[in-house]
Amino acid sequence: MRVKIFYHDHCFDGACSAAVFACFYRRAFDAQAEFSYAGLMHRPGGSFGDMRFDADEHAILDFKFHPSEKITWWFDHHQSAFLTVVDEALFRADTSGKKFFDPAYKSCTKFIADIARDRFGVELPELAELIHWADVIDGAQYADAETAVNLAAPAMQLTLVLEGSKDRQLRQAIVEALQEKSLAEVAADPRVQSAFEPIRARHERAIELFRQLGECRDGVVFFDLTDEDLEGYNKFIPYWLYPRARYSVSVSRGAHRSKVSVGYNPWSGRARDHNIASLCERYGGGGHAVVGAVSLPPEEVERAKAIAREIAAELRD
Ligand SMILES: [Mn+2]
Repeated sequence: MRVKIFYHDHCFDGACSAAVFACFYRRAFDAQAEFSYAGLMHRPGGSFGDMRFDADEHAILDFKFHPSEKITWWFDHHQSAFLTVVDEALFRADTSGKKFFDPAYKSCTKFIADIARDRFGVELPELAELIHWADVIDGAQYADAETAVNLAAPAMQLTLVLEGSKDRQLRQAIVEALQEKSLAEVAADPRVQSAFEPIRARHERAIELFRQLGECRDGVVFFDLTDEDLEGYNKFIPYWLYPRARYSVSVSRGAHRSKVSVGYNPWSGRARDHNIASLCERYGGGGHAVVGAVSLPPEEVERAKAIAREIAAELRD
């Protein structure tokens, strides 16, 4: 049997979903199955891009429902899994017993493993470590700030390489290796390590900057990053460096916007007394109760700084 797996590309959970599904399929249906892999990315308008159905079975994992009858397997856990009400109706009417959706799952990887065990009687104990880490990382369920920031764990290194590497062959080689090797063995591969090295360097530079620029008092740590060239950094760095800060507020300037970022430190040991989304909405921003942002045009950086200072003052004890 030739099986083609379409999976969420540039995503640790997507790669682990593909690995778990392949092992499950081999065990349950065809030990000699030949697998091919194709990554999917979200595109404007919800297009799936070019999908070639050139195998006997086609699976979509950790990605939106696709109405084609060529798709014989589907697993997803994203809230927004259906592009249209017609797609959702097609899924609800499906009687194949091979299409599964549960937005309560933190990771699609664990969802597939649980279905394999509960519906098909297939246990995959050799993948327990992989399943555990996919659930931690996709659900941002880190035990503490140290775990979220420290890149020593092989799963964290693989996540950053999968998210950041433009080398499609490398990303697919990781999907195959995850089926046979431990996370530590996969991460130690020289190709993975050479892709990881510049990412590690950027991360360490960001930590150093946050250490230099943080102004921490009365339960709030404040960062003015507007003079720094720092696109994309680990959002947990402030909580790791300033564990007693209940909130973090930063202001930054990118090519397309000036931005105020506000977050609650879940490891501060203190209750959250403010709704951050509501606070940001006052300035035209938004978000969730625990994290939010205000975006302004790039030239309004002085106003962004003033807003950030106002928000920080309001959040102080
Ligand atoms: Mn996922």
